[in-house]
Amino acid sequence: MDMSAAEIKRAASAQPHPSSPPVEPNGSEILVRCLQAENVKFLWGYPGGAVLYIYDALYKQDTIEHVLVRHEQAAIHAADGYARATGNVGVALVTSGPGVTNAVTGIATAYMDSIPMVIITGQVPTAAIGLDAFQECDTVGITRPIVKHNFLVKDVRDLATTLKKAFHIARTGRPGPVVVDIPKDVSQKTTPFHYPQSVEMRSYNPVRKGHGGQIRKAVQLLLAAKRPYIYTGGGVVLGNASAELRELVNLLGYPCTNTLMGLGAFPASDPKFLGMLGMHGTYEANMTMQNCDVLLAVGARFDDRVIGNPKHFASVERKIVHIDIDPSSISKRVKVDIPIVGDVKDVLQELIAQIREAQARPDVQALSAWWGQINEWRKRECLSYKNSTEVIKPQAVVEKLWELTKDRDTYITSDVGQHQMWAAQFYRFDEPRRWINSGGLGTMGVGLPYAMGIKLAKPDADVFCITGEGSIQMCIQELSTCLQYKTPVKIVSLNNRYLGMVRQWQELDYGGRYSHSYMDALPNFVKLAEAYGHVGLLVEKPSDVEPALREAIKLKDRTVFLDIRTDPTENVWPMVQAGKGISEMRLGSEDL
Ligand SMILES: Cc1cc2nc3c(=O)[nH]c(=O)nc-3n(C[C@H](O)[C@H](O)[C@H](O)COP(=O)(O)OP(=O)(O)OC[C@H]3O[C@@H](n4cnc5c(N)ncnc54)[C@H](O)[C@@H]3O)c2cc1C
Ligand SMILES: Cc1ncc(C[n+]2csc(CCOP(=O)(O)OP(=O)(O)O)c2C)c(N)n1
Ligand SMILES: [Mg+2]
Repeated sequence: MDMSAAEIKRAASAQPHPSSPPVEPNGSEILVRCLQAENVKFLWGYPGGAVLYIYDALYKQDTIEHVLVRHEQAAIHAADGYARATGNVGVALVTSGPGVTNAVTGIATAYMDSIPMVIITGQVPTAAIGLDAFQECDTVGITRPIVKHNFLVKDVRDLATTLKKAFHIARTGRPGPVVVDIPKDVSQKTTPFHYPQSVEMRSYNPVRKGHGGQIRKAVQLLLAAKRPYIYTGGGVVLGNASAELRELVNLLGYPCTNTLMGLGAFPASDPKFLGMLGMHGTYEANMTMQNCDVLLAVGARFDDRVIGNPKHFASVERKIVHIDIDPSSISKRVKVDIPIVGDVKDVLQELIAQIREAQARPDVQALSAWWGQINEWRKRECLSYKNSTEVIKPQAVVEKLWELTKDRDTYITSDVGQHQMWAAQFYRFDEPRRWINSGGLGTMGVGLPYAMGIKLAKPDADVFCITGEGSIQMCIQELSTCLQYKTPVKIVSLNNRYLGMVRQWQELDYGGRYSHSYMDALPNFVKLAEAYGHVGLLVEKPSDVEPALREAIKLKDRTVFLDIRTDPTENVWPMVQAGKGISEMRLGSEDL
């Protein structure tokens, strides 16, 4: 009689007879036990020769759900998306050689945005390393510049401690991806299992508490400010300090902005929020940045997309306080006056306590004049756009999506391009970890795997991927994974038939020479979605946008691909062009 897959699995995992001598686990079983000890529930991966013992060990357990992706890049992105949405360490598994090289883009993406991950890579047997063995590559060498740390485990007796270290490094301090490279013989050899409770690393001791004296100086400066500004970034999300940030801003009544990576850490619906700042930030957010006299930077790294031309930024006198857990982020691009190295949650708590105890209070008159100026800047209504009944405006799609989903349990992922900026500008995030995108590396292709990773962990939530017809094709094969693992996501493709962000730069900076930015011969996305077993909907008229979005939401258990034909000529405004200062914005094509 044929056995079912479940029966085979049960037989394979059957415990040895109680009287038989205890069997030492092999490296692969040790890996699984370590992942279990770390409470890992999901693992995204792709098998191959070097990891077959590991896959065998996965077969014999049932606490970790492994998701077989269709390309290793997507395994890393899915685990990364899961980590961004949950705050847990994301875990992925790939084989040696091409498995690793396919994973590189995903690892670099997580590294640039400081995402906690552990990536297990298979390696050729230790004796074959360096001999140009089949599917060998120097994983530690290739990934060194794009990981927080990496390890090559040469002895199975070191495996458990190495994994403990990997998880510890990934999630503490400034988070980041850690690669653990496991040669095939190490995954096969046996040794007694012991998972350490804690690990000590002499050279790795991230600081959590900020320096009390520095915090005191910061409090004095903040309370004496006439034109204060609170500039916050991804560090607030990563450090789970959104509640503390809200408390601080409410206590002081100062204006607040978020970077692209910090959206949701402070509620977009709060009147003290000036919108995102930077290259595609609001007029008021950027003007406030340029004209403030005291700037409190919290978990933000003065990225070039935020400060624009550094010379222009430095041309204005302002005092800067910078809270960051990574000392190397401080005074890296902009010289700061009061550095505070520490965890944003701890430091903000201390800062709030000291402000409450201080005698001084914010200068009410100065603050009211400052808000008066900010409200003048606001009157420019820099995000307004001309809606149309003829052609679908991408901004209107995002606004409608926000209206329909704002009171639901919703996650929004995006890819990279114009659609990403419209999503950031027009979807108003009130909570952290709801906006999931690639900021630092700007990786096209992340949107669908991010959505798929999140949906697995948050099965009751609606997960939307706002994408473009260019980006979605970079990991479109994952539609197949969505079907197999029942992770129904909603793809909102703003299809402008252009690599729109490239086209926009070519229009503005390259004399309208649209060199290879037009996408011809696009697939029929509706049929493509159907071929993968999903629902596809073509949306060509503005009046069809809302019904299509409603239909997608209604089809709770289906992956729905909305191919929305948007205005191909639309640009993202405001824009700080390359080389310009952040207050030298173009607000629209009439500024040309
Ligand atoms: C097409 C495109 C356009 C873009 N346009 C814009 C734009 O207009 N505006 C914009 O803002 N960005 C934009 N970006 C994103 C930009 O490239 C950067 O990714 C982003 O600005 C960096 O955000 P951040 O400063 O918050 O840093 P993050 O990369 O989020 O870094 C977080 C910082 O916080 C620190 N940190 C981490 N954890 C903690 C903790 N627990 N405690 C204290 N500190 C901590 C880290 O050390 C780091 O310095 C764009 C990206 C793309 C792809
Ligand atoms: C992997 C990768 N390759 C190239 C780029 C450069 N790039 C940034 S945006 C963009 C166009 C994106 O086109 P699409 O997905 O259609 O989005 P749109 O800008 O049209 O909304 C390109 C090519 C990138 N960010 N990532
Ligand atoms: Mg496009």
